[in-house]
Amino acid sequence: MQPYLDLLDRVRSEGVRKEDRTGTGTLSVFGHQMRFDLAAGFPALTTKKLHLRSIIGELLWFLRGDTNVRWLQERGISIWDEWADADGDLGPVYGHQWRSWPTPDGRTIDQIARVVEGLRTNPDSRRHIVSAWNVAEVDDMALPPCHTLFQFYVAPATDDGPARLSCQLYQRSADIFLGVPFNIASYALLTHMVAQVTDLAVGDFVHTMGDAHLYLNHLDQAAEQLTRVPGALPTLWLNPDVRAIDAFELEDIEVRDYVAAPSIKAPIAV
Ligand code: THF
Repeated sequence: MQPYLDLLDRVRSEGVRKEDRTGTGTLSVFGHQMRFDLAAGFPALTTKKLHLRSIIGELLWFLRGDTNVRWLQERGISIWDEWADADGDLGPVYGHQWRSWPTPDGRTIDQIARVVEGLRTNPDSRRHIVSAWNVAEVDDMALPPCHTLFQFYVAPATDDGPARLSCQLYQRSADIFLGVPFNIASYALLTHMVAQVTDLAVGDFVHTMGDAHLYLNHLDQAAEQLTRVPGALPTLWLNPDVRAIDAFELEDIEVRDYVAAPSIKAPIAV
């Protein structure tokens, strides 16, 4: 997880003081990229314990096309509560755009199904893209998507190994201390799940960020984390019987041998 610690370090030393929508204040850089080789282990942060159940549950909730926090709450996951209205609704956020992007002529597009099908039938395509940034609907969302667009890429099989699936995310706004460790693990998991249902091995997760910021009320926590030495990465187990992206349940996903330093509490900026 050295790329993550390097990012923390960079923003602490090079970040500029910048005000933000939440009124908290940040240290911020514009433009940063990290790369994780998914075959080298599952990129869950080891210098602070992550609540992996929240991360796995959130991803399954996106894939359900769900945009109401009730399903999360029923599973003890509260990370979206701050933004929901009295009925638990968030507006047309990730799940809606991923699974039922509305077209001008009244149809909907299931971007996830299309991308899985495209990877199976035309792996060399340069159009394996899912966008959550629906310009026409951004104003109706409780929060415009932070992880705005991702692309898959298949590196063909060689004499040295099988075809590998990589994923690159463009994240317009990255809360380095609280959100980014969740986002890395979430997209790494998604890449593994898509690879399993398309019969591909895993390649890299490339994480590209726009405004990468450390909130001013996370500085002590970031400093504490940088005193810690990263440990061995855990591994991911997916139930091999699951062959469709919609068929994964919580029990089909396990992060094994996750040994991490104690969690570090930090307030979320709303
Ligand atoms: N808003 C802000 N300010 N930062 C974000 O990272 C963020 N998100 C999502 C939407 N808005 C955001 C929400 N994701 C936690 C982690 C991720 C979240 C929201 C909250 C959080 O509080 N994590 C704690 C406890 C986790 C738990 O109890 O499960 C932690 O210590 O990690 C980025 O997509």
